[in-house]
Order: sequence, then C-alpha cells, then structure tokens
Amino acid sequence: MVHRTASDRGHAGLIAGVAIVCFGLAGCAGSDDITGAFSAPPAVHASAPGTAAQARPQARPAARSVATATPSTHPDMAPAALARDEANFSRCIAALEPKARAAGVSAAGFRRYTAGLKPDIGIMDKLQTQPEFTRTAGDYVEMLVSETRIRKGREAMAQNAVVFEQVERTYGVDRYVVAAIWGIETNYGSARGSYPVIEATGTLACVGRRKPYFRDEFVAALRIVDRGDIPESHLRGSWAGAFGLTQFMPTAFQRDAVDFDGDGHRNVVDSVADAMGSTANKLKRGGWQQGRSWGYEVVLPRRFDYLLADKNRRKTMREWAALGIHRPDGRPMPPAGEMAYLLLPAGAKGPAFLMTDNFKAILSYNPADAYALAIGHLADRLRGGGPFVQPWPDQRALSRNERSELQKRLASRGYDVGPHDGALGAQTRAAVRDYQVAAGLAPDGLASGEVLDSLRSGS
Ligand SMILES: [Ca+2]
Repeated sequence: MVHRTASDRGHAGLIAGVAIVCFGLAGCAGSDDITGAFSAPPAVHASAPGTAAQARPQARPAARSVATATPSTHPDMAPAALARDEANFSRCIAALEPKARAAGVSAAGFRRYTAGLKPDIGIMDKLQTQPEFTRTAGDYVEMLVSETRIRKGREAMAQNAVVFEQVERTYGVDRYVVAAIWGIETNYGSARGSYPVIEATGTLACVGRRKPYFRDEFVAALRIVDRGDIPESHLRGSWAGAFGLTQFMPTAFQRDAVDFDGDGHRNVVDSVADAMGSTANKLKRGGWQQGRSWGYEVVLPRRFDYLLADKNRRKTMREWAALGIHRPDGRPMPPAGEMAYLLLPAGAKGPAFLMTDNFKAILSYNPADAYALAIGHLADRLRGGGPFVQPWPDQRALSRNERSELQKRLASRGYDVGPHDGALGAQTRAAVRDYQVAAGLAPDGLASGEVLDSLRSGS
C-alpha cells in the first residue's frame, strides 16, 4: 500500500513478539498491536489475499505463529449501532456529496458511482474481529523474502527492464527497492484483493468504528473513477480499500500517483509503469536519497552497550565503527559520514543492522520495522546479494495475553509501563530495558519470552 503515511494506511509489521496486522494486502499494518519497535497508526486490520498478508491467519498460517482474535469493544461496533448505520447508509452516502464535490468529484460522477450503492456488511466482520497474529521479526522476514519471491522478482524485473531503468533515472530511487515493494505488497500483482474499492470504502465511511477516516478514502476513491484514472470495474483491492500493484490507499494515490507511461491516466492497477513510477515517487517524497542503501547488516562486538540500539541515537558510521561494529565477512563499512541508527529486530541475540535515512523512507510507506527490513532485504536479494549472515534466534513471539501479563508483572515491580493493554509501546520498551539492566539481562528492550520467563521466575 503506498499509501499511508505514518498516519494513514495501516500496515504493521513487528518485531519479535509483536503482532502483525495487515491493512492492505501485503504489508501489514500498524495498529494497536504493533507498537513494538515502531510506532504505528491506529489501524484497520485488513485481511485480503496477499503477501504480507500471508502473515494473516486467513491466508497461510505458518510455523511458530499464533493467531487469536479479539472482538472489538468499540460502541460503534455493537450490533444495534451497526444496524442503525446500515439503515442510514443511503442518507450517509448522500450527505457526503458536498465533501466529494469540494474535492473535485463532478455532480454527474457522484450520482453515477453512488447510485444503488449498498454496504458490504461482511466487511464489518473484518473490522469487528481484530486478528492478532504474532510472529517474530525473523519469521516475518524469512516468510516474505522467500526463494520463490526472489526468483519471481528477478523475472518481473527482467520483463520490465526498461520501466525500472526509467523509473530509477526519473526518481533517483533504487529500482530493486521499488520491485521489492511490488513483490511484498501483491506478490508482483498476483494477489491484490477483489473488493470493489468504492463499495468497501463507502461501507467503512458510513458503518462501524472508522467512519471519519474512511470518508476521505471514499471521496478519494470517487475522484479516481470520476477522473477516469482507473475504470471502476478495475478498482478492486483489500477490504480496507488498498488497491493496485503496490496497494495504494485512495488518499495516498491522490498525493503520490503519477502517469508514468504517459497515456493520460494514473492507472496503478493495470500499468506496471504507473505503479512503479508512483511507488518510486512515494519513496522519493518520503526522503529517499539516491545512491544510498537502506541499511547494512552489522556485527556487534562481544561486549556492547545495547542501550545504543535506539532509533533516537543516530551516529555516523565512523562513530559506530569506533565502537567495534563491523560488517560481516570483512565487507567495507559504509561512507564514514553517513548517519545511521542501530536496530536489533530480534534483540541482542539476533542479527544487527545499521539503518540509514533511506530506511525511514521505506517506513514512510509502511511504518513497521519488520516490513521495511523485509523490503530492504528482498531488494538486496533481487540485486544478487545473499541471505543475512547472522541467524535469527529461536524465539517465540508473545501472545497479547502474555504481553499484557508482562506489563502487569513489570508494573507490580514498580516499572512504569503505561496501560496494561498488551500493546508494546515506547514506555513498555523502556521499562523492559530497565528491568533487563536490573536483572542482568542484555538491555535490548525486546519483550521476549526470556524476559517474561525471568519475570515469572523471580519474586
Ligand atoms: Ca498511465
């Protein structure tokens, strides 16, 4: 989903022990569940067939994953509230005409695309049940960056070599990263979702707990078809409205989509050129700097201060090298003056990475560390690079109940973790670090099974 800025789309990835919830197809979106190492927007958990969506239970359960579901308790999701919204649907849609007209939708277009529009109440089941899917960062990255996806990606890039060459030259964005987003979001176009976007966003704009958010998406979707960018019958996607080869949300499409093949239409559904150009444009606007990597796998020295693994503690590559950090296999360190922060997606026992500002550009596409790491790694693999040198540790991801238990146990020992909601935000991470220091564990801030076991065994 090219979409979302940190506040719109909702994708989520996760870091060991944090749930991944998907908004559109692949990426997966942030949500109250995410929180681990990234900040994610309050999201709609979408489920649709797709790649990153494979992370979801409805798609393909994978080993060592845990899926449970927590019903929403939002008052707008109560049966009586849903029935009231459904009964009021036509009036609600009609009341959006001034907003749509102000956004540039023609009067004739509004009538044409809303005539007879009915809500797809089945979508409320998706919205009602927040799938909680926990997966470690390592499992998530390994699942998304499969040999099959690497092979298919190389084929897709070869078939569209001219497009990728032109997109890279025009936007200055690494073609392999653009291709990786295509691969992760929709498996190179083969898994895009089949919900009619106008119907889906119209439903969500008038029924349930995300109405304000989806009013803008619905209006943006109407503009797409009214302007003739994409035929209405082709505008299909996830139940939450993300569509096209790289899963744009309608508002993100309005901001970032481009007509790269020059036929007068911004068709990110049917045109590989438009989709790749639009995705590169989104990354460029997210701050992508030409000629630089998203980040580097690095090896930490035996004795290391894990408190430095903090995205707010950026240092130059020269400073990191002075701390004993090096790249595996004797590869040269990146330019000495480049700034980066240290990310340990699976904690102190897992692989380490130095992330550049380009990693933040990928995060602008979808604010989830594991998602962005999968994109960066797939890009490197498509380019011919090898797998990560350091193995992912054999960890288990904590369930929501276990995360909540961990918070309660920390709180009972006097640590300030904020609400015991099972969502692992910065406050909980800081508390975990403090506890790890006190307990003699590596202070990586990861809410792992090891930390929970330590809390349980202690008194
Ligand atoms: Ca076009």
